[in-house]
Amino acid sequence: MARGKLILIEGLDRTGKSTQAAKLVESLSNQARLVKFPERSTPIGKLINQYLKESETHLADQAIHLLFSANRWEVAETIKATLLEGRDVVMDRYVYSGIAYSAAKAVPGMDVQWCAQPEKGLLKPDLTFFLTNSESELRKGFGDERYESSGFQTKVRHEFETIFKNYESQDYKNNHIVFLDTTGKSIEQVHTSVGSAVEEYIQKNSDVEEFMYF
Ligand code: Z5A
Ligand code: MG
Repeated sequence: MARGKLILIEGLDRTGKSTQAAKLVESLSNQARLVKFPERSTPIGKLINQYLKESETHLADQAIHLLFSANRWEVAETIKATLLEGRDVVMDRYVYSGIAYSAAKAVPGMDVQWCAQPEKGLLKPDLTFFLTNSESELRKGFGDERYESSGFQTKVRHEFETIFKNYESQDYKNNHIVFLDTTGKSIEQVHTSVGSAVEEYIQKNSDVEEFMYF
């Protein structure tokens, strides 16, 4: 049986990642599984949730970075097991968010290479979408959690683009990283774009069996 595909929906805040990830899972036929990061229900996820929601919770920038990464390692084995069962896995944020948000803080020593180190060995997505939307800050909920300010989002966007275009340039050129500007597009229109890119990817790469790793 062919392994499932690992599909990632990444992007800036409030750009519709969770909405699109949920719709994509529903539309896939092989009992696809949705995995959201941070996975807030695990012991490490609970700490992360507290850090994001309560501005008085202090953690060193290095410590929270490593917790976000550890949160991915907590579920890494189950993701691989699901793929080996022939089921697709759709992720809502992953390693790229981990690197981009931490690198955007510009803490001495915490450059992209430092941030990427604890992610080494995690499964690499087969296909990644990067959602942007110039009106997303007007959407419900923006500003409720740490990191949700316009100035910081501009820095995060720059880090994402640097990662995709410099460090992952091969995947970017091969269309395995798809930039999607959703400004002015309805949920259904974005879903159609995501769905057709996934279909095309699966058709062209149905025989790819080996896993890729960060
Ligand atoms: N973070 C990190 O630092 N390091 C890491 O390793 C990871 C994450 C994994 C929480 O993430 C924070 O953690 C985040 C990054 C950091 N920091 N910030 N800020 P999160 O993923 O849990 O955040 P969230 O609370 O889910 O927000 P979000 O992901 O930014 O939102 P979204 O998923 O992109 O959007 P949505 O919930 O699907 O949609 C937002 C609203 O817009 C909602 O009312 C929708 O109905 C509406 N919507 C969606 N699409 C459309 C369209 N097309 N038209 C109109 N309205 C729409
Ligand atoms: Mg979300």
